[in-house]
Amino acid sequence: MPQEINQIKTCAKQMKFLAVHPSCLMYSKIYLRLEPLGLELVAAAARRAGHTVRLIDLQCEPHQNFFGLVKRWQPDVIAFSVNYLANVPEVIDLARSARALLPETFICVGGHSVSFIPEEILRHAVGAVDCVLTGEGETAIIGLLDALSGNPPKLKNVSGCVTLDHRGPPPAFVKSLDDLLPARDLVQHRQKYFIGALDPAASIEFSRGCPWDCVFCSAWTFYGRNYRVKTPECAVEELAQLREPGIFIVDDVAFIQAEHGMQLGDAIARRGIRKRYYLETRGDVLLRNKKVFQLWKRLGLNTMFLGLEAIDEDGLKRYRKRVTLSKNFEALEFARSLDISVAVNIIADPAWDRERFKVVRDWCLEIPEVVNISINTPYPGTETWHTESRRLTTRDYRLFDIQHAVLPTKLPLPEFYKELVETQRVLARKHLGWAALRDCARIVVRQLLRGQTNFIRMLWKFDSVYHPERQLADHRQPVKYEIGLPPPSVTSVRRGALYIHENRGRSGRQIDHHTEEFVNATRMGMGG
Ligand code: B12
Ligand code: SF4
Repeated sequence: MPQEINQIKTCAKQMKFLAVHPSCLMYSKIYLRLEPLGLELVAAAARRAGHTVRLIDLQCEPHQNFFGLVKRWQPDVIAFSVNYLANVPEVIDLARSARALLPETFICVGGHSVSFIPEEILRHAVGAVDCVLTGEGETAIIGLLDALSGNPPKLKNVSGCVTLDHRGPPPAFVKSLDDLLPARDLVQHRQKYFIGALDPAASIEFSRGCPWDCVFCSAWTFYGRNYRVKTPECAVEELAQLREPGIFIVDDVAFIQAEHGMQLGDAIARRGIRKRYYLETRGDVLLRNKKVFQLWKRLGLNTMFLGLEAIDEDGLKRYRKRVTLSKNFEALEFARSLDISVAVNIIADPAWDRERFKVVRDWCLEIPEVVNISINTPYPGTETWHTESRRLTTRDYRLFDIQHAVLPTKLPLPEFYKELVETQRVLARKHLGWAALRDCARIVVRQLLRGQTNFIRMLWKFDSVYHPERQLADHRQPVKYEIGLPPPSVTSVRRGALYIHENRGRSGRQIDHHTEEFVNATRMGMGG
């Protein structure tokens, strides 16, 4: 970006900082809309550093509100959050329009997905994005705002900062998760956040990172296989401040360690906090820590998301989920015995044929759980990105949302989508529409009395979002920004090269010895 832009911005010590979250993806148009927790944390860090901060969430507001705010308020810094690749084109266009309106405003982008492709983002933006901040945002943003207040600004020393002509020092971790408190007060439409029947719902983080290493996932590469936890005291203090009755726990794998889960639960019980919770975990963790989940059921655990990924042993091996099928089914049985609603995820491979879809459809209809089907999609930052030998059939970022096929399909593409959407429709019918309304009538009435309509609207939205023709049409849209080609396919990957945060080895994982052994026994990685 032109040097003089930085110079002008340096005059203001206390800056006007605008944090922006992009619009909903296809998935969140129906099943959920969640508060932008990561961006709230970044905003909180900027505010603590003495800046005036505003946050706009385009999941809940139209683009024109963003432009109105930019024109009226004239922020010194605009920071976009991009956790999802599919949001890249939208954010690049917003940045370019904002640059045209306010040429002197510093514009940066941060978040999970862009951390793996910072140079690519800068190139697409042709000068409209001044830097990409990779890794955790709390420390990086303070470094950046500090640098912008200096004269001349020294972006080169900012951890995690990437511009077109340099890469700063590697991104740094926050000292302790206990120091973090999201700026939840900055979001304008809290009543719009929900997940399924938890309406309204707030989000909370009890831990960060994942010690496993599944090939299709970038949660572990982003955090360098480190794993940190919040102390139960701090976590409960934060929870007690939340007004929403529903709570989405954002942890990659909830309650990996029994002791942490028990202590948290006991502290919540002592405080007399009563909420309904949604969390994600693994089948083997659920079976290992049964007591924890029993306690959380008593505390209000309502729904659990289990990433089964495959219903055959071969598939599990392919995704390096070293949970056996029988363990996964045992986990489902256990969850049923607790009377917790379970949603499971199955990964559909583009190589699936009609028969395969049918097998999955039949299996899903036999079980009472909600089944979510996502499409096997290689993402930058994952091992699959480097090992997948099939060539991408599209490089449109918008299609990298796990609901579109970006690899060659065995069936003709229209047929593939027909089968996929039919499978999803069959599954959705079990849990949406009149049947769901009948089952949840009491909840819905209570929500309507409070003016909450997200859940009830969700029940009839399926057909307006999922449609084979519409998915096909998405492939025909003109493509403005193309994702960079993956490197030539290899059979094994140097894992160090994938990490955004440095891998600190065993000392970077706040887990006890037995849990570390359990993790090692259930992963198939090669050290690290
Ligand atoms: C919770 C979660 C969800 C939740 C909802 C998330 C939400 N709020 O919308 C659920 C379960 C519903 C979900 C769904 C999906 N998810 Co998800 N999800 C996550 C998960 C596990 C944690 C995200 C989170 O909230 N973390 C906690 C907060 C505090 O961290 P954070 O948001 O990352 O923010 C930090 C940094 O990223 C950074 N940062 C963020 N914004 C900014 C901005 C600036 C300016 C700066 C400087 C820094 C910065 O600083 C923050 C603080 O340290 C991540 C994996 C992971 N560990 O990141 C996957 C992940 C982000 N999801 C992923 C995917 C693919 C999906 C789906 C598309 C999958 C599907 N089944 O269809 C859907 C789409 C959801 C949607 N929004 O429409 C992928 C993203 C892949 C990609 N490259 O695009 C991830 C990485 C998991 C994976 N498989 O690898 N997801
Ligand atoms: S268990 Fe696997 S899929 Fe789940 S967050 Fe960890 S690495 Fe990703």
